[in-house]
Amino acid sequence: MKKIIENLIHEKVSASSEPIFRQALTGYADAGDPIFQTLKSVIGPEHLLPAEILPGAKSVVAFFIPFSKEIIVGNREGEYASRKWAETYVITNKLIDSICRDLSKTLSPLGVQMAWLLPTYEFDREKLIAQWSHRHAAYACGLGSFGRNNMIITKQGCAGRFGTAILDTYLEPSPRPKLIHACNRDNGCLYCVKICPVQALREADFDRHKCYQRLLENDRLYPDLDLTDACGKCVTGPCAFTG
Ligand code: B12
Ligand code: SF4
Ligand code: SF4
Repeated sequence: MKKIIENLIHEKVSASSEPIFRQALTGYADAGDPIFQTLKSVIGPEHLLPAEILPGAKSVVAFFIPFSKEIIVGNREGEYASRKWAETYVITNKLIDSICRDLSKTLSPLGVQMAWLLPTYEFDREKLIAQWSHRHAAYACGLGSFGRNNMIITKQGCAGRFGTAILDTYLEPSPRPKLIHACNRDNGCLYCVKICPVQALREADFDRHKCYQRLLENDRLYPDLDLTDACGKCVTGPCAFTG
């Protein structure tokens, strides 16, 4: 079953018309793992348990689609998101949704039910918090640990996007590493803090509303593209990609 899932993700990511991605990562968690209950107290009581999304949930699958080095390096310069970053943001959101649809279609004839949430947009516009956090699910699935830039830093770095799916079949959980990159909320090189063009990401805290205002400004720069509420300067540092 894991092979079917991983092959499908790999094929869909490599089929992308331009080489804008690196190799995807996949991780698994037991849907009954107490960490999901813990997230209700860390994020808020409205954060859903896997079984509240799919009754009978047994596993959570998280996958990470890392951006190419060219896309990352090209977004370092300037105050605003590069056009390539904005385009890749739109393409990746569509790709994640398409992967989930195809996975569901592939698993259904095998008797496996699957539910998923969109990679973004399903969040409260006042609080800027979602009912299902892909980052936290990715952490639970062993894909990485939180960096100072708030992102999950994986073996492939942190510049990329996550998708998650919930299945009603049991899959062996992945081990959960403590720290993948030598950075956590209390240390690190501070590149991400220094590069933030609006000081939303600071040493001591993060102003999510200030960040969102900048993302919306970037959207206005590219009116010919779908919604590009993106920026990502803080995910272009030494933890952006590995190798
Ligand atoms: C709302 C939202 C935003 C908001 C708020 C951002 C935020 N930090 O939460 C805004 C619009 C500002 C935003 C901005 C960005 N976003 Co955004 N966003 C989301 C969304 C829709 C929900 C996030 C959410 O609800 N978070 C919940 C809150 C409560 O998280 P938090 O407070 O930051 O979490 C902290 C605590 O939980 C803490 N913690 C404390 N105790 C404990 C204990 C345990 C056990 C754990 C696990 C954690 C923990 O650690 C966390 C990190 O500091 C997700 C998609 C999704 N549905 O998941 C994407 C998502 C988080 N965004 C993403 C990205 C890439 C961005 C941007 C770079 C924009 C861009 N694409 O160019 C910026 C980065 C800003 C930043 N440095 O944080 C990616 C992250 C990828 C990654 N590598 O981790 C996501 C996952 C989208 C995706 N599908 O990949 N985003
Ligand atoms: S840029 Fe530096 S401080 Fe910021 S998350 Fe990456 S390694 Fe950590
Ligand atoms: S995405 Fe937000 S936190 Fe990161 S650099 Fe841009 S404005 Fe700052």
